[in-house]
Amino acid sequence: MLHAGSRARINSPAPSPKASGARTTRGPASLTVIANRLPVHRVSTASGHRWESSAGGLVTAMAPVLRKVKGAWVGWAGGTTKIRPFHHEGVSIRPVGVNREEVEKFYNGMSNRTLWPLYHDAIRTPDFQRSWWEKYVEVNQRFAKAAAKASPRGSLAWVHDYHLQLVPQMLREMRPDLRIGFFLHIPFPPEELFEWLPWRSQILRGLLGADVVGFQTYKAAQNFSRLCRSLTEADGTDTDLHYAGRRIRCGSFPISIDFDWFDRRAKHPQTRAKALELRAKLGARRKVMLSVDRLDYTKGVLRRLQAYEELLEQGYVHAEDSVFVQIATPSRETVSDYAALRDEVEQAVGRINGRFSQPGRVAVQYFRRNLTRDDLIAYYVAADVMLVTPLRDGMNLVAKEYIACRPDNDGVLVLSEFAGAAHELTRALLVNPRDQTSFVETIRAALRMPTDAARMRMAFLRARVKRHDVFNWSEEFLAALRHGRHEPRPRSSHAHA
Ligand code: GDG
Repeated sequence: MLHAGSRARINSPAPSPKASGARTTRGPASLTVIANRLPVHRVSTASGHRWESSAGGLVTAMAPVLRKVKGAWVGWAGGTTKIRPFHHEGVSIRPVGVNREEVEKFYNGMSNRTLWPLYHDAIRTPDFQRSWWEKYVEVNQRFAKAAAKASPRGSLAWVHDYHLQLVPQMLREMRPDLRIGFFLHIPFPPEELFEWLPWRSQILRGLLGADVVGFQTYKAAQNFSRLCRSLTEADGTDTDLHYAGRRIRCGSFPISIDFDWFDRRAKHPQTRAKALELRAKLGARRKVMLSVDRLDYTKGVLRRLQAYEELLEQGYVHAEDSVFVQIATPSRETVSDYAALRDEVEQAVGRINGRFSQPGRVAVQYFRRNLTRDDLIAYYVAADVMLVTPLRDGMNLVAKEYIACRPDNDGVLVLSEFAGAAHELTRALLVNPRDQTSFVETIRAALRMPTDAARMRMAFLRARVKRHDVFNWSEEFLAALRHGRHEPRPRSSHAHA
């Protein structure tokens, strides 16, 4: 969720009433968030520039807590110019400088060409380069120093994501008085893959510097604990490790969204009007299928297009009566795997449209751009079927956003088994996106699902996401960090919707 470029232009949603209340603000300790990106981005104006809040679950969840405790956010502003600390909407912003060579080696290299593919089932072959690792260590050290400087005595520090896995240990060495948490937004791989990493024990020791290490799924937490027990001196259980005389809690803390905010936006008359207008343009009587992804090879865009092509080939759908809308947000375009993926996707869209479109009726509507948040919500409201079919995904917030945007309990979600969200959203139509036969069948089933059955499923899904929203997520993590306790959620206990 902290990737450059994916949501940079979006204005932050106004938090729902829950966000400003007591739900997230128990306890006296101040908090420092340490994440690759800052929660703000620079916008040019006639007289220079101003800072605006960035959108995204993490910012929405953390901003009210940070304002209340007068906390700080340590992160990178995205460019290579030096920026001095400043305050934004009650939060102390502590920019960390990253130079051009570090962007290349720490960010594009080690983070996005080694760790990202390795942690996503090695869908693309990870590249291991010593010079990238060296910069990763240096930049992590800089983040740790900035966090040490920003954190009051005895306060909480919450480190986020795969870019900063060494920070917990580095920060502990500088500031043993802090309680340190770490949350990984992406999957944590099984032993067979993690062991490829030349710096595997350094990464594990880095994470073991935290008091609480949180993951999206119980399986990821288990992978981590088992690896710690086999590759470091840590011992203990899947949820409770002992290392260097300390106790470390591991567990699953599935991230979520501000459900009430999406629900309200989806019901708003302006959104309804916009969605109707979209439906009229797409063809009022056509079935609308929708996907929304960063253009990333983990998201399974090509497999999905192939499944749709087969539906058209078999005559199960026709361009006259249905349309597939693929919104693909540009992402990491300077990394070659991403440029290659874009070419492949665009060729596939061209091929399918060449074969199956009809005059005035395009089979696949493809948008490679960032939509405004309001436009995105109008698409969620307009879509009869949502296809969220990554090959591997930490959680996938798009699936939860679609659910929150269906206040009438209509609409069908087709969801990959390999998204973290599948552990919670078991009333979606779950699919293995590599099994094309069942993929095609599942889309057909979604298109033909009787209204009552669809409503029943959607009501369950909505109840689940409403109950476990993003405020609930941050509250649970911070409670575990403050009090050193976390009731682990085994798969079965959070599998019911
Ligand atoms: C990582 C993990 C985990 C997308 N296109 C537009 C747009 N978006 C917004 C969506 C959603 C977000 O971007 C994408 O979040 P995801 O969770 O689906 O995926 P990643 O970016 O890969 O996030 C993932 C997440 O971190 C959180 O922990 O769930 O597994 O990979 O919020 O709405 N927003 C706008 N225009 C677009 O065109 N406005």
